[in-house]
Amino acid sequence: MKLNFWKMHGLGNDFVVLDSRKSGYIPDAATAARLCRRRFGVGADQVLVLLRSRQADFRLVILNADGGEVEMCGNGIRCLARFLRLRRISRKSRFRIETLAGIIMPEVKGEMVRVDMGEPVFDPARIPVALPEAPQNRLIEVDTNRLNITVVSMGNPHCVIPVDVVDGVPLAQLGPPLEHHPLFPKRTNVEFVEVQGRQRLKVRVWERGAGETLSCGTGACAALVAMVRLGQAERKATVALPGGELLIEWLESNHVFMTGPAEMVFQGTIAI
Ligand code: ZDP
Repeated sequence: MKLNFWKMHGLGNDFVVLDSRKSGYIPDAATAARLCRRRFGVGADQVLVLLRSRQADFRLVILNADGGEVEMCGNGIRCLARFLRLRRISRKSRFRIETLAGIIMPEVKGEMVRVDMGEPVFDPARIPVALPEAPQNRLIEVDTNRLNITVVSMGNPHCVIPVDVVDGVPLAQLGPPLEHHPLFPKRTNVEFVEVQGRQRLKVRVWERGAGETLSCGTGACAALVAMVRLGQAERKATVALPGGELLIEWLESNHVFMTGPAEMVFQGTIAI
């Protein structure tokens, strides 16, 4: 079968986008992993599948580079919103997108997209984290390293770890044991955070099912929320990731808003 795809990215977090509104086609895990594979496939961190929705304007299915389906994807939802405009699929600029994390609302503003990411989740059963309460400022030991963790869900699970300097963190070494730590029944994404000011966080991300990525939208939101809870950041701050900067705002309404770019890279066809 020949498959049309679009390659997009949000701050270097890259995606293979499939328009399956007509066909309903969702790649199986092996096919998604093959599409994402660097050098051997198109290459991406996630596959985004656009589908029709009964409850919202559209439905988005998100598959990690390992093929597993995930609840939410911040950079991906920005790319999807721009995709809808660039492909002239919709004339709207605000969309309601059905995801496994609920209905998420992106708004396209030129090359930028502002997204209502909904409310952060601290209920341990919903994150999920295998403790009676979501850990906040709690020490755990991983590979003889003592790490201070704060856990929150932005639709998907995140484990946030403040550090003095983020550049030297051995992410490839610490990421896997944290991702698979028994505290996290559905595994977790991991963010190391350097507080550069109360309105500026520098973050590196180890993504569940994708490894180190240049940027993670839900991870940037989780980092801001965790640092506010720890008393180290304002509710509105810039999050600097290796791929660029996102503006994150945790409003009094308890909704987290994320603003950042989303770009089309190219269109292609692949035999699968
Ligand atoms: O939760 C997960 O398993 C993530 N790897 C999903 C993707 C998150 C993403 N990087 C984002 O921007 O939120 C796309």
